[in-house]
Order: sequence, then structure tokens, then C-alpha cells
Amino acid sequence: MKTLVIIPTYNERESLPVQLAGVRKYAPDVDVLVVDDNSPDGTGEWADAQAGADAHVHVLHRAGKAGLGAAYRAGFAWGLERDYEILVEMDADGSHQARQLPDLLAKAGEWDLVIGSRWIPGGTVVNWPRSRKMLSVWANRYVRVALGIPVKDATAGFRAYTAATLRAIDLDGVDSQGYGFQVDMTLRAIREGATVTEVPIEFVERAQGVSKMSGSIVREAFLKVFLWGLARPFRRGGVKKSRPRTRE
Ligand SMILES: Nc1nc2c(ncn2[C@@H]2O[C@H](COP(=O)(O)OP(=O)(O)O)[C@@H](O)[C@H]2O)c(=O)[nH]1
Ligand SMILES: [Mg+2]
Repeated sequence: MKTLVIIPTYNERESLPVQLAGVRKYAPDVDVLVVDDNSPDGTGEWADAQAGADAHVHVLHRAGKAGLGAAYRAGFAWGLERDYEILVEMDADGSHQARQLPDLLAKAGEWDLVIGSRWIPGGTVVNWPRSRKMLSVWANRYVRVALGIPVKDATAGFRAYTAATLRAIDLDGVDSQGYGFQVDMTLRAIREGATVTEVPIEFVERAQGVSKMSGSIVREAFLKVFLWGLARPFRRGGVKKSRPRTRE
């Protein structure tokens, strides 16, 4: 299937070369779209040079840092316009390992949404202190209970959507960022009747560069999940008949 891996970047000049080489190695047939928010460190220019030398590589330049969610929305629109059938989200920093991309792609299409999961058997996180692991585990339990969805790692950002699923979602209406964006997209996909599966991944904390996630992004996610959870009993007609199916 015609597949696009979307990699959002902001100051990933050290990480992106490794990640891009990995994707080209482990999934040589897929195309890559780097969505760069005018990184001051020259990530966008570096990506342009790669695109000039490799027809599988594309770059979408945006004016300035507008957040992860906005970058993905623009990347999805770019890919849908060009009739990609599978659209993959992947970080630039090496946390999502290119060698595990084929595991996601193997189930993409068969399932509407495939999530690379840290919190199912076989999934793991490398180089996180216990406190950060606990935050993610409990945040995901909270999401599951508050929203009533069966996904074990709804905040995960390594995932593959079918184009049909993304077309069914009102992408312009998704205004969340960061972890909230991932949960928001998961919930919207399930409400559209998408089938969801999780495949175990080994998530590796970045070795180069710095995280762009902030306390305000975490707080946004917690607040939104709380509000979506409150709104649940009042929702009318939004949930499709077909139940989401998950398996591990
Ligand atoms: N284009 C774009 N990419 C971003 C933005 N914020 C984060 N990213 C990218 O999103 C990915 C995940 O961000 P990261 O800082 O590693 O988040 P963390 O893994 O949760 O600490 C990386 O590839 C970042 O470069 C943004 O505002 N714009
Ligand atoms: Mg990261």
C-alpha cells in the first residue's frame, strides 16, 4: 500500500539523519515527509538536501513552531492530497525505532489504526526513570477509564492510520497538542468506528537534542481528557454502531 511516514521536526539536526537513514533502510518502499517548523538549527535545510537526492523524501516547511498536533495535521493533509493509503506518525529523535516500523506496517490496512505500544506485554521503555514510566502508565490508565476506550497506550506517538480513517475525522477540529493530540485522535478514530490494534514496541528515550514537551502540554492533556470524560454521558449519536476491536 502507498505509505507515507510523517516525521515532525523542531531542532532535530542531530537526530533526524539517523532516523531518516533508518526508515529508508527498514522500509525502503515508503515515502517520508519531514514537517519542519522552521527549526533554527537548520534541520529543514538538511532535510531539503536529502529530498533533492532521494525521491522518497519530501519536506513540508512551516513558518514557525506551532506544536506537534498542528505539524501532524498539516502532514496528514499533505499525504491525503497525494492519495497515500497509510499514514504513519513517527518522532525524529529515535524514540520510535525504524527497525520496528515493519511491525506496524505489517498490520496497517488490516486495522484502521495500529499503535506502537509501550504498555502491552512485550512493550517497554528504555532510559526512563521509574517516575516517568509511572506517569505514563497511570496517565494511560486514567485515559482508559475516563474515556472508556480499550487502548493501553493512547498517548503513544508511533502509529499508522488508514487514509479512510483520517478522512473520516474532522482534522481541522483537532486543536490538541502533544499527548493530548494522540489521545484526541485515538478517541475520534474509535468514534468513527475504526478498528484499533496495538503492537509492542521498545521506546528509547532520545540520546540527542532536547524534548519539546512541556508541563503545559501535559496539563492540557490531563484537563482535556477530564472534560471529554465528563462529556461522555451527554454524547448523542456520535458513536458509530461498530464497536472498536482491539487485540494485543
Ligand atoms: N514540526 C514540529 N515538530 C515538533 C514540535 N514539537 C515537537 N516536535 C517533534 O515531535 C517529536 C516528538 O517531540 P519530543 O520533543 O521528542 O517529545 P517527547 O518525546 O514527548 O519528549 C520530535 O520529532 C520533535 O522534533 C513542533 O512544535 N513542531
Ligand atoms: Mg521524544
